Parts: sequence; structure tokens; C-alpha cells
Amino acid sequence: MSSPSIQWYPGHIAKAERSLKEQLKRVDVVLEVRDARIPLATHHPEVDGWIGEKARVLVLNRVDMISPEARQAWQTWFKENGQAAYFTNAKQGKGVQNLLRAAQDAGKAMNDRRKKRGMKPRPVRAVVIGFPNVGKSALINRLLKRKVVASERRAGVTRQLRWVRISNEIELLDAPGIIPLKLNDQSAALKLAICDDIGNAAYDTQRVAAAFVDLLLGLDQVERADGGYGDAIAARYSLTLVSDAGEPYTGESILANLSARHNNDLERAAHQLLNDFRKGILGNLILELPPMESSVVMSSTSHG
Ligand SMILES: Nc1nc2c(ncn2[C@@H]2O[C@H](COP(=O)(O)OP(=O)(O)OP(=O)(O)O)[C@@H](O)[C@H]2O)c(=O)[nH]1
Ligand SMILES: [Mg+2]
Repeated sequence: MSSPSIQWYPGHIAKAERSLKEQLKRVDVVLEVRDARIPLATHHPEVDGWIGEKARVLVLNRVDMISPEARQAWQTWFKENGQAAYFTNAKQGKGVQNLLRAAQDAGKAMNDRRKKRGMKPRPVRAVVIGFPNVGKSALINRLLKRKVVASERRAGVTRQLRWVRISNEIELLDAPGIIPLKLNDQSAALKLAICDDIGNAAYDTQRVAAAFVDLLLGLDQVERADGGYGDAIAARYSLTLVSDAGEPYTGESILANLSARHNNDLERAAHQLLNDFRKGILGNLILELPPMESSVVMSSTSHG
């Protein structure tokens, strides 16, 4: 099946990227927020260049949507790669105080320098950057314990950069989600679509839903800790994964089987599948495993 390429780059993002680069000059610390279900697909290739010599804090948000084993595996993998990952649930506020402390600590060097020059300390200035819909604004609201910036279940909610004073120690800049102009890696683009991290005008829901099932069935081939993904689908929808003749079904045929319950409405079945995943109804399914060397870690932390 050849699918049209998934591309999404709404006008406000180009503008936001320019203002963001401008604002970065004033920033001491960059909080790079990624989606814990797809930590690699939500890494912006240009972020390293933008951050430059500034202090960086890596945040893997939506930790409530992945299993403890997956969290451990990613933590280990990032550590092996020289990065401490802070896991947060910006919806409930889990992990956000640790993150705040890390951001303040990372900005300390700035005030030390000021002190040496006889200047008064000022609040650390930090920015949250990351792909759309990963939970940047939700993090800011949680840190302030009230809703100061818009945070909604769709990509592209924040349109303008906005400074928010969290305390006398720290100010945070909420920025619109940024995404590369061209999504060259289409398997990553597919994951962004599945996770609702790009606008739904960018893709065909039925194709993405079928590809989502194929992706899960593919992940089942890999040794992992958190149970069969295919089984999660089969159990949730009382479906079988193989035909009577013993042939394994594909994502497309599973979607067709599911649509039989909706008057053969494939679009509705596709929406149901994706929505169930996005709401966590299918369980804590990660769509990305740490690259090879750490799959060992996954199975060794298995609870069987
Ligand atoms: N389950 C869960 N939901 C979250 C979490 N963080 C954010 N959300 C939800 O995800 C949706 C998107 O959050 P936003 O804060 O708007 O995301 P954003 O990164 O600011 O998005 P843009 O402004 O569009 O770039 C909202 O419905 C949040 O409630 C989390 O850790 N867990
Ligand atoms: Mg936002």
C-alpha cells in the first residue's frame, strides 16, 4: 500500500519558530519536552543547534501512558547516552516539582555569574520547547497550579509565545509546538499522527489506524516486557488476530472486521481505534522501544 506522505506545517509554526529563536537569546534554560510514548519521533533535529551552550533539561511527558518497564528502559537508554530524563505527567502534576527544581538548578550558573559581576540575582528564564500537543502548556499550568495558558486535546493550541512567572526564582516561556518543515522520516510521522501530535488534516485516519495496528503487531515480534499488544486489541474488541484458516490478519483487515460493527463504516472504526489508544483505553502501549542495546534492559525488567 503506497500512502501519500504525512506532512504538517501550519503557518503559525513558521512564525513561532522565528519568535522562538529570537526569545532564545534571553533564555537561560531549555526544557525540551517529548512524548514518552515516542521519545525519538518527538525529537526535533534542530533543537540541539538552538540550545547551543545553554542548560538543557530533557522532559518525557505523558509518563502515565507508558508502563513502568518502558519508563525504566528509556531512563536507562538516555542515561547511557549522557542525558538525564525527567518523567512527568503534566495532567496530574506528577514529577513536575522535580522538574522545576532541575530547571532552577540548571539556571543557577547564570546568577553565580551575575553575583561575581556585582549584579543582583534575577529569576531563571526557561522555555518549554517541543512538538505540538506533547503537553508543554499543561506543564506550565501544573507548575503554577492553575490554568494560565490554553491546553487542549489537539495539536496547535498555543499560537503565541508567552512568558509566565512561576515564582520569584523562575519564569517560563510557553511556546507553540514546533515541528520540522518536512517530515522526512515517514515512520516517525506516522507515530506523530497516531499519538495526535500533529493536526488530523495531515493524514488519512483509516490508513493511520490500520498502520497503527500493524505497528502494534510488529512490536509484538520484539522481545518486550509489557504483554502482547495484539492481545490488547483482540481483547478490547473481541477480535481474533488470525483467520479461521490460520492466516494472520493485517491492520487493514482488522480494521475492516471492526467496522462490521459500525455498519461497515471504516472511518468510524478507525476513529474508535485511534481514540481508544489516545485515551489510554487500550492500556499503556509505547510505540517506540529504546534502540537495540537496551531491549535487553526491557526484558530483564520484565514482570513476566
Ligand atoms: N494523560 C496525559 N495527558 C496529558 C499530559 N500532559 C498533557 N496532557 C493532555 O494533552 C493535551 C495537550 O496538552 P497541551 O498542554 O495543550 O500541549 P502543548 O504541548 O502545549 O500543545 P501545543 O500548544 O498545541 O503545541 C491536553 O488535553 C492535556 O490535558 C500527561 O502527562 N498525561
Ligand atoms: Mg501549548
